[in-house]
Amino acid sequence: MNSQHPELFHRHKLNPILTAADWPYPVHTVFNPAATLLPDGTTLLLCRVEDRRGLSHLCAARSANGVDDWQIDPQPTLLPDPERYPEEIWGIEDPRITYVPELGRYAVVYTAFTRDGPGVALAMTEDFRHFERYGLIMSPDDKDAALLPHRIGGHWAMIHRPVSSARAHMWISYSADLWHWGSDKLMMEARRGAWWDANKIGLSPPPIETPEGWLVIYHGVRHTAAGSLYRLGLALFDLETPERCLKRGDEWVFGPEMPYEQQGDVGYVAFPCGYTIAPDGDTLHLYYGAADTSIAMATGSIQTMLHWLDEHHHE
Ligand code: BMA
Repeated sequence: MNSQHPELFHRHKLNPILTAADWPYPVHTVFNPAATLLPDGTTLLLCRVEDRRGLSHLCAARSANGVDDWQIDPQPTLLPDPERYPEEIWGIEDPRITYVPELGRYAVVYTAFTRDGPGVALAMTEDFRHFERYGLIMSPDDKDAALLPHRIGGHWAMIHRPVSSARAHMWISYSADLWHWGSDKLMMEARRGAWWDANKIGLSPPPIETPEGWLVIYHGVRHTAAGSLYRLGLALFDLETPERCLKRGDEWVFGPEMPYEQQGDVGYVAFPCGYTIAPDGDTLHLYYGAADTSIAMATGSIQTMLHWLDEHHHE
């Protein structure tokens, strides 16, 4: 970003913090990790790992400081299970973790790569070792989904990104039991034309609950003659009616600038699926896939993001 723009995120100097070379078993690439803080303060990343067939699975990495000294599961943590869940035939990808206090468990919402494209799948876990799989909960073409941490008006709420007629917007759906989803509402539309977030947007990490509303970091995909550019923007949604957008920033706030973000299997991609919040309640550690090849981290401030939205919002 040029010097007239305030930097909302600061990349860690050790980036990329995890690569395939760190893995205890042979893998091709590691990227797009979900993140959460365990009760003892350990950072857990649930990483998308692509093997040398091209298929992805999920693998947990744990670190006391969230930056280095990662303890990576010696075997895949969650493998596709196409015998019982045929929708996972081509792998499982891009998880998002939400801790659900009412259930005392973490919801892991991930992409199942079906023969008909990506769909949304759910698994619940207490410890990231044993998982209760729900299988596919939203049919293809749908992805970029995360559960809200508590019920809204008595119902669970899931943000997701179905694709229809070449444009892709963010939607929210509701459920009484986490299995059956409906009452779909359009949450935020991709813009059109030359905009950085024209035609295709999606939730990045799960929304951040703040007293002012749900703070959403979303990605916009700009198609150019050279390929796609994945960048991040900010928006704020009403706490009680999360499909109601209160503010939306016009400019992107983070994009691929560093060599590890611009070069890799899919260059010009910065794709976060998770964050942790430091004990100060404000400092956000954003974990993202860089160029579909490695994992990087950037730090931001929730208050600064809310302030930026106050000054830059569009609605
Ligand atoms: C998106 C997702 C991400 C990926 C990105 C860039 O559609 O599939 O998993 O990081 O494309 O390839």
